[in-house]
Amino acid sequence: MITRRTHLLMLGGAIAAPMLLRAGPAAAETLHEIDMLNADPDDRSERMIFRPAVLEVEPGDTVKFIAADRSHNAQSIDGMTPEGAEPFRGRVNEEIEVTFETEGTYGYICQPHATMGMIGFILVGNFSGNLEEVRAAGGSLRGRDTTRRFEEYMAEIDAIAEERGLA
Ligand SMILES: [Cu+2]
Repeated sequence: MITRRTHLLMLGGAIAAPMLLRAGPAAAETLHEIDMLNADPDDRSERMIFRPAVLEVEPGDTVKFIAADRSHNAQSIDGMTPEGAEPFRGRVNEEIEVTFETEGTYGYICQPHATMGMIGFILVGNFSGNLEEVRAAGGSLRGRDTTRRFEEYMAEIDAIAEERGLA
């Protein structure tokens, strides 16, 4: 009887251990969603938009781009991917999932609406390492709404960096 009880306790321990492990690092494997939209639901005058356009994630997290509206994609902007990380490129209407392992700032755009302001940023971990590179690469962007939103989002990113003591 005693032997059998000990065995059951050990079995219980073996089951409990992985559950505890999962409870801790689970935060580092979150699935985030970004909607690809024809208009911002909060301000319909803001056309062709990613929401949220600036997203903070942890290394190991995955982001899924949702085709909430048609005719959009998400793809990396040249010069806006941290060194050692792979650029990504979804097809139009494709709901890609991208896992971000490398810390840094990732800029991406919707190719069909690249000049209409459809741009976004994913901030991974301590993201400030390539922030100045991303800022410089913004010079290649075209379109009034795109450059306007780029400046707006960069200001938002600078504020986040300052708040988190990364600036
Ligand atoms: Cu688009």
